[in-house]
Amino acid sequence: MAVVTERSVEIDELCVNTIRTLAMDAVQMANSGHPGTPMAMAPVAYTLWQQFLRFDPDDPIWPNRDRFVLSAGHASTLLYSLLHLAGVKAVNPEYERLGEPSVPLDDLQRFRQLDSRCPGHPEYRWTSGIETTTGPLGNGFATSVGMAIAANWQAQYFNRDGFDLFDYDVYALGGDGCMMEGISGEAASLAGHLKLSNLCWIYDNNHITIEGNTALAFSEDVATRFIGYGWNVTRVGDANDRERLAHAFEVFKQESERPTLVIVDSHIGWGAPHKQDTSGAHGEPLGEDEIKATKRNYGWPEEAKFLVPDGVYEHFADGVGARGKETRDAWIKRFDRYRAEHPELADQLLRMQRRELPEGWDADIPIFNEDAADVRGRRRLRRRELRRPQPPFRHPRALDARDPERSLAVEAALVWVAVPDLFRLRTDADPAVGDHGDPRHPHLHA
Ligand SMILES: Cc1ncc(C[n+]2csc(CCOP(=O)(O)OP(=O)(O)O)c2C)c(N)n1
Ligand SMILES: [Mg+2]
Repeated sequence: MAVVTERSVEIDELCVNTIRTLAMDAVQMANSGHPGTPMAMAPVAYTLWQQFLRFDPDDPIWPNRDRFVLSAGHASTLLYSLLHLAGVKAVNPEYERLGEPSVPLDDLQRFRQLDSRCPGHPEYRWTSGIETTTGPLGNGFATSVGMAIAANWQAQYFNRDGFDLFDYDVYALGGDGCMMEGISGEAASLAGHLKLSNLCWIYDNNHITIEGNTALAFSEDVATRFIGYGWNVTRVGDANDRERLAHAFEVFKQESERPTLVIVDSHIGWGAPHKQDTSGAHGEPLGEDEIKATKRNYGWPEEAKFLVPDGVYEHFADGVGARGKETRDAWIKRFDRYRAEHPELADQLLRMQRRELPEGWDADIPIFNEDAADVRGRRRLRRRELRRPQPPFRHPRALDARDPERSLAVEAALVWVAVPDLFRLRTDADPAVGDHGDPRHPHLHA
């Protein structure tokens, strides 16, 4: 663990306050947005990114990078500030690296304006480094479960002896609203069942939502619920305690059986003299006077706007930047050797990343007419046909005879691929038993 010196504490504090003040200034400039949670969660996101995340700002599409999902999408300026300060580079829709910043300071200054890379909520493929679009509460948490399953699937499908290509972790940060939504509970249950130990959720337990105190509508014991789901639950009593936060992330990294929930007690609008701990810090600008007073509390020049003090960019580059580059470069070298030994798998991986289908993927899919006999015929599709070797992204489908451009789902088709792999994630789980009662051949209906 790095030795904590006065100088390192100072620069860490400076970086955290830079995130906070950028978020406050962006929301104020737009006269709209959510400053309170970025201010409170800045030390949490900073500790995670700076000390743990394996993410190369120069190559935000490197396949084995750790994923960070901001499920509390309303706190988007937290993520935009991080992307800016870490110097994340832009990637175009063709997945080519452009070398330009993903979030220039100008775009942060035009938060919530037309064409800015900083729209109200994070948008996937609009701003490089955003791993998934978020905003509807709970959905980022749920999506992160899919990502963690995908990571396990990729490891099982692509890893070979001597080639651990995939071992990435998925982090998601959400608040009370994300926890209230049913979708996150359902996804958390599945994550516990599948023992997704590569998944870490951070719960911003600030007791405030849009209308006021959570006591109005939310009094369940979240920790106990997650223990019931089979999660590893840990708690950090103060969002500003970066050492405890780092310890919680270490505990996550050491866990190999369960997903981890880190419950972080925080104060929304931290440091704002009149708005901290109130719903007034949730979804409206702090106001010029409150901003000045807050900056004074941070020891910040109160008139300065969008200030990035000397040393901040460099510190991010030395932390997340250097670690990300090292791990990414090592991975690329490994992948080059893998490509020489397993060219077909390497090709599949690159195609998947570019969303390309394999050559001739539609060469022998059946074509049906709409008459009754043919509809019955669909049901009689022989299993042999559906079980032929398929690339992982292939799904049994048929073409509509009248409109060959249109594909029809084959209602009675069975997806025979990948399901056993999914169940292998949890080795002691009883796989679903198929129609024939043979547990070695679980299947799902398409
Ligand atoms: C499904 C859904 N319902 C409602 C909203 C509107 N909304 C945005 S933020 C918010 C309150 C969220 O509270 P919390 O997660 O505690 O965030 P905090 O106030 O702590 O930042 C609501 C209701 C939404 N984005 N998604
Ligand atoms: Mg809250």
